[in-house]
Amino acid sequence: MKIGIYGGTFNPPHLGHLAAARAAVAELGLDKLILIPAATPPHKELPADTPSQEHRLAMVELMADAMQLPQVVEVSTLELDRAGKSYTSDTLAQLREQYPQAELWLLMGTDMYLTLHQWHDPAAITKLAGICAFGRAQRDGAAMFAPQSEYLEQTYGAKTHIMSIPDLVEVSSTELRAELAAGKGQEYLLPAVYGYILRHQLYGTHADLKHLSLDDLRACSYSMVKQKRVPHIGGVEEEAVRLAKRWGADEDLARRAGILHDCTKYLELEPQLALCEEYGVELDDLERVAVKLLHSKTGACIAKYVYGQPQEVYDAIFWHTTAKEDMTLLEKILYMADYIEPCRTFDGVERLRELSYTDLDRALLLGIETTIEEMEERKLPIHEKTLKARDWLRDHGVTV
Ligand code: DGI
Ligand code: FE
Ligand code: FE
Repeated sequence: MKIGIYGGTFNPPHLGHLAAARAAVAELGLDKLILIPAATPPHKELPADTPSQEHRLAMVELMADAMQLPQVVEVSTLELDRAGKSYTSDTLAQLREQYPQAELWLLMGTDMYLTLHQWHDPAAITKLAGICAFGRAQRDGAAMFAPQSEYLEQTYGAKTHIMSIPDLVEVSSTELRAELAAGKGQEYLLPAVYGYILRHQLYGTHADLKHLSLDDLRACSYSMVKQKRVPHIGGVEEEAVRLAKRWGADEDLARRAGILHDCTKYLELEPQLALCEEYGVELDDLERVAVKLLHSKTGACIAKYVYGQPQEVYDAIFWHTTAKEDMTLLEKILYMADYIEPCRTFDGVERLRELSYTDLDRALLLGIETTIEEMEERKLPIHEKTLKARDWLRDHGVTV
């Protein structure tokens, strides 16, 4: 088994880190890549605006999730958990114990590579792991590495590998932090990481969450979910706007509802219940146990009370999972957009797509009936609002 080890302060994790991590997996053929956010690194004090360990860890986890290689990429708190200063030699020794048979590769950028002989116990480091160095900038060509590679090989018998990063992104963390404080720099970050920074006002950002631009609102939403859900959320936004155009609803509100509709999708039951309590959402017996039904309610609350969205957006998100009787146009639009957005592929989606643009109420009824059938097949209890939504449409002459 080949394991890559990529440590750093990740302050913050940016596209340069992401490119290096991706390149290492591909070029070394890693079976596992362990990202290790550092506690206080021995070689430098952290700058004053450094977020807490919890925040840096959360951002690294967002980056790991964005790599979409759940079997390969993991984040380790090994250095954060260790009290005091962390030495790479200790970290490697610990990993060697954990993986006695594995081939370990330590990843590092140019600066680190060129000073490796000055680190604590370079002999131990190079004995425990191969060293994979990558240029942080285009100018860091092979010639820069060669003398150091030769030195490390001759002095310690080190195994080294120089990696070129195809989609190289030149980013300096120091400059990036300065840009963030000046309200710039998001082009060097994953949207989810940028959203996380905004939500927690890290690095001197001071976004007013109740008046975010659409880009920033999207980033915040994406920072709250698993990255595999992002295409779906983007699809719902797009589809909701298209439906709003078709049926004369407010496009901007449809877009906002789409962006935020699943923002609490991955909260566990307990935090879901806590949010409902906090915002005074009353729950029935089914909702108290069926966690899947809660994200629409808590998502609505976050949209309104955290991101300052209007009541119409709250209502659309609130009813997007169960639907209800006598829905507003925006509620119907979000419900159907969620059902038919471009990523959806289930049998019958084409019929629903067609109906959504020709007869919205019939589409709605067909969608609700499809959900009821699926719930019955999966032997799940059907929410009473879903049944009421169906009956209301039928009572008003809608047929499928
Ligand atoms: O959040 P999405 O996956 O995009 O879609 P959604 O908000 O419609 O949520 C779908 C989930 O909600 C799915 O796992 C089934 C569940 N669900 C929807 N209606 C009912 C329901 N679960 C129960 N128990 N009863 C319902 O009536
Ligand atoms: Fe949902
Ligand atoms: Fe959804």
